[in-house]
Amino acid sequence: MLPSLSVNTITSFFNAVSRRYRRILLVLTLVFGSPALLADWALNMREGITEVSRETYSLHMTIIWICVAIGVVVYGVLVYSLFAYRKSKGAVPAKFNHNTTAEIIWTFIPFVILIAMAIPSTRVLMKIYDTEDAVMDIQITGYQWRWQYKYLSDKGAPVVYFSNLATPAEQYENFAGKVSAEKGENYLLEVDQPLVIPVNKKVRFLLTSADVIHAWWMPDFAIKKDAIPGFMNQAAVIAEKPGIYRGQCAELCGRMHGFMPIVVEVKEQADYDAWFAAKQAAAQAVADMTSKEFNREQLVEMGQTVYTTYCMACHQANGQGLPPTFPALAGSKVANGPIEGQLDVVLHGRKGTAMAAFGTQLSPVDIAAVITYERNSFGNKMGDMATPLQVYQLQQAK
Ligand code: HEC
Ligand SMILES: [Cu+2]
Repeated sequence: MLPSLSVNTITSFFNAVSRRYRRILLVLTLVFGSPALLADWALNMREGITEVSRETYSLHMTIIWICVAIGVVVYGVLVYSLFAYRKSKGAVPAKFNHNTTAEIIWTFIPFVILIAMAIPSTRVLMKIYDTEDAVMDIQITGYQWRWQYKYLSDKGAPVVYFSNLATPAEQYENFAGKVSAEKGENYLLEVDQPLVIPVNKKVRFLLTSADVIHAWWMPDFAIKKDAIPGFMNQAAVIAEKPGIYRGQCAELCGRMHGFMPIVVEVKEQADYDAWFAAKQAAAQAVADMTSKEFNREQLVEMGQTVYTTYCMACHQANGQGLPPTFPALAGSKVANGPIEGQLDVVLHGRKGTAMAAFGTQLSPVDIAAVITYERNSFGNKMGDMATPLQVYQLQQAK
């Protein structure tokens, strides 16, 4: 690490070196560092865990060494000429201004180099773009600021869920003079529900967005693809090693752009099958729950969790919002008015504002719960509740 080299050591070392070479030495140190420094620096790309990612890496290394060789030759000739033909040695410049042979050579050599680079590049690019013959498809939709994963399969209950940032707010909310909690190991790179895929199977991702442009970036798969509203982009992966892999949204997509990490868990086929079956059962349970009866206390309790995950970023934990941009729900006319008005805002959002239409994002139970919570918290005392069935019917009516 950098700080382990104390400034004093460096200064006294430089003072000992004669003035003449000091600058050269400084530049060399900045450019190359010491081996100890380099060992701690991960400047290069990762090799990743797929054939495509390894080939991308080795293509990158091939090209970089070609560039290094060109750099050494060109700057070598330059520096040699500056030195060998300097004025103090009595060098006299040549007077010619055209040389066909030189021009043909310096056009032909770069041409050959470019062709030599294009051949391996095209080979790797074709592999990157090959999304044919996948055994399964997952639709990935970017939202401000979370990812939705939808397993496209026609058997059983649909598996579709959101993957939200799991780092507790205390770790990053340190802007308003609040004391921040210690940052965890996977700070801003952890989610509540990762994307899960089986090992050694070709999985195709279909990428799109529900609001602005996001980008799904998973360095270990060598995938970085834009998720664009109204478009469907494709990428594919054959992950070769079970494990947990972390990435991020790589497009500046708004205020909480740095808060939409990506976590993929690669599982052995049997573990994956068990996970998927459990997910389907849970989806079925949610569907069943819509017709179940809840009392107000149960809804308020469930609603608090939904609120913390989906609403708190703007309306704040205490319901005071951040006026004027994000209105307070405490004492709000909507949360203390007719329940139909609040159902309308939460289901359909408010066009042209940051208030999104949660009707397409949350289950009827979650929406009924969060609305009930808002009407009976932060000092609001409406004493009423929304039912999942009511929400479900409104969602269907749309
Ligand atoms: C990205 C920021 C953001 C998030 C997240 C958010 N809201 Fe809002 N919300 C707003 C904004 C902005 C408005 C005001 C819109 C306007 O100007 O009419 C608003 C308005 C509201 C209102 C109407 C308040 C009033 O008095 O006009 C309700 C109710 C509401 N939101 C509920 C929710 C619920 C429930 C959630 C979570 C499921 C949520 N909001 C998540 C930004 C957000
Ligand atoms: Cu994003």
